[in-house]
Amino acid sequence: MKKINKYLGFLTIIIGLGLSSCQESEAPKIQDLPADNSAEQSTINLYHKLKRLAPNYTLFGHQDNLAYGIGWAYEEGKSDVKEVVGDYPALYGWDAGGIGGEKNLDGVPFKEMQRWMKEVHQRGGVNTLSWHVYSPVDSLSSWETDKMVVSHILPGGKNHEGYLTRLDDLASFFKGLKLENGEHVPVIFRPFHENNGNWFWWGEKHCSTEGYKMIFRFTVDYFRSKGVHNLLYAYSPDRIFETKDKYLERYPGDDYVDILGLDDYWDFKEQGGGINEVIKKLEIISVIAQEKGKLCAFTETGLELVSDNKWFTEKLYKIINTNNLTKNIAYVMVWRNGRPDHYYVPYKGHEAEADFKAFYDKGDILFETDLKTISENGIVLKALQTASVTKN
Ligand code: BMA
Repeated sequence: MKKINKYLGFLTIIIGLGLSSCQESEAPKIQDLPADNSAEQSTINLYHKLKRLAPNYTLFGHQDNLAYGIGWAYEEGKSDVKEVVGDYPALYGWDAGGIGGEKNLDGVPFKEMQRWMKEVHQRGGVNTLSWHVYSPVDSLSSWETDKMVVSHILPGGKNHEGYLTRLDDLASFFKGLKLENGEHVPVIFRPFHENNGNWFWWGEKHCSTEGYKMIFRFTVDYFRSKGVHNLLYAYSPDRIFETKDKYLERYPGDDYVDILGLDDYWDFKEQGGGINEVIKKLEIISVIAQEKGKLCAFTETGLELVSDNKWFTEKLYKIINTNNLTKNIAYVMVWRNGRPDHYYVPYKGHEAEADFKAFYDKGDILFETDLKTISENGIVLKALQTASVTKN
């Protein structure tokens, strides 16, 4: 019975997508354009692609996937995800912490990062960049929380110039993502994340609500003034909110954000709230995204060491598939496979390997190859195959 329902579900999706694709051939509505009204076409295309896929599919992403994994580093083409499922993720996370230097905070050379980002884009994948900004007050790290950094780097502050240098470095990085047609690789840029925690210098206790909004807006406006128009912007508080209003307390505004995000590791821990809390938070961001005509995403999550062998199918997949609100998330990204005591994707030989493969096989979870099989009316081949397999 369940199987038939699933098949009928897919048919409904197919018919639904068929209809909506007719509507999509009309001129896009205002809210179907990115917040940057000078966004390059490549960026508009990415936005439209995600909008079209989001109601029925979820892209799977992994931080630093091409750079290193468990037991290896900087081996061209290698990926822990690919080793296990035979395919790359659909979305790749990177981090700009340390920009201005040669390597980022986790040792990834910025030149290589740019090259990978171009390759990913050319293969049909999606790139997102977070920014563990080193404090411009002392150049130490993002975790310097004792100096009220934000007030010092806003215009008029004693470290403003230092912040501008960082922004100029990052602007050149974005401009360096130039494609042969003169456009740039579109990037989902996710600055000042987890703003409601207190572990980063832009966290709730370390700057005022207004200060946070000002630095976010200043950053976006600065890039725009420098001609950087290949960015979609994500706002991604941590799970510490219970209501829409609390989530939006530090929201910089619709002109500055394209994607409403959620970072949540905590609720998967023993001390955490469990999957119902994750579902609740995703529902909140999904409602806001719908009201604002924007995207929503599970911007960072994971279970360290993948210590539950069924986490991908029994927790993550179930959460995403709870209802139409949770299904609406455009992508989910798990964190990096950094060290043997710090990783979020099972590697070859790991006990959760089979479960991750089962997650990969889900018709509505997209990996890189799936992005090449989107039909005219927005259906991904794997979904059709899964539907017919299920039917038999
Ligand atoms: C944290 C950890 C750190 C890393 C930082 C930035 O979650 O993975 O080891 O330096 O993210 O990527």
